[in-house]
Amino acid sequence: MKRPRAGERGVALLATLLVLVLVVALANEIFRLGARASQTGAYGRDSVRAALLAEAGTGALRIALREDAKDNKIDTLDEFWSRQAPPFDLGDGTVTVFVEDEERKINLNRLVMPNGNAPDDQRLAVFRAFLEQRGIDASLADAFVDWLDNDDTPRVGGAESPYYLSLPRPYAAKNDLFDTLEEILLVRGVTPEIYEKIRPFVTITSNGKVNLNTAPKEVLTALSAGTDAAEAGAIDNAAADRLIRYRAEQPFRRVPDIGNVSPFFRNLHSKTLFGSLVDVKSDYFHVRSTGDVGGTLRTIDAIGFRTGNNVLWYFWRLE
Ligand SMILES: [Ca+2]
Ligand SMILES: [Ca+2]
Repeated sequence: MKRPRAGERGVALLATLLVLVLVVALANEIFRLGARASQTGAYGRDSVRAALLAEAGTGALRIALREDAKDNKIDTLDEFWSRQAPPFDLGDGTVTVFVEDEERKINLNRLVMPNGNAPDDQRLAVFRAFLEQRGIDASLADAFVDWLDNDDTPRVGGAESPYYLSLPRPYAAKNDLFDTLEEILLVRGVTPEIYEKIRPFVTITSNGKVNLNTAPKEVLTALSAGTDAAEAGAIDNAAADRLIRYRAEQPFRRVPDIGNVSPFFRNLHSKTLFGSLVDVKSDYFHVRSTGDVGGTLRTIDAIGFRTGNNVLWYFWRLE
């Protein structure tokens, strides 16, 4: 008998959860929305229903993440929360849920130390390496640090308020953390083209440690920078591919497990500061849940913060 893969079990479980959550959501909302929906036209009704479906999707994901936390302490691409599920038919419409952990990405808010006084040199080196590998001038990283750090002294290659105040539509350097990812477009040198290029690989909301079980190759190959890589060498494409093949068979349960991939990774972990940049689990999860009723679409864009077995909505927007 073939044992179903975790992903297949997950899809079935997610479908069940969605129905359960939808029933609860409907029961809670029916009185509040009923009167309003009856007074609006068909578009209004469909829009309300689509928003409810989207909310059911986020509710189902929240339950899935809580169940996952009870089941295990690591997060991988082969768990039911992380599998891209097909759209589910529910009642008069469908709901499509997209989710990814934010710890697979480089956290731009961690380019400075928590007090904002100085750069985090190790993470800065990782971001520089990432930019170079994407064909972007690495000095852009200095403009990010100046935007974030609380002084007004420009770094070499950076920019502070005097530069931004000289623009046709002037504004001051923030000297504080990013509140939205779009905000990085305000940083000197970040063109819309560069924004699109780096957007899939960077975040402003994560625990700051990259999850070795979920990070894409583009992030993995930047990670050996800033760890005194001379002791071990850099994670090149071949090494990253090897790590990705290994984790597909055997997810990392602890960071030192990376030493089992190859002698190179054993050296990297034992002789450098690599271990302080990475982890095997995730805390922040970005979800986009779209309800579709007769072509009327509503999407909830949200970030869930999982703490213990609970998931709190850290960010929530109905589009
Ligand atoms: Ca997990
Ligand atoms: Ca500054």
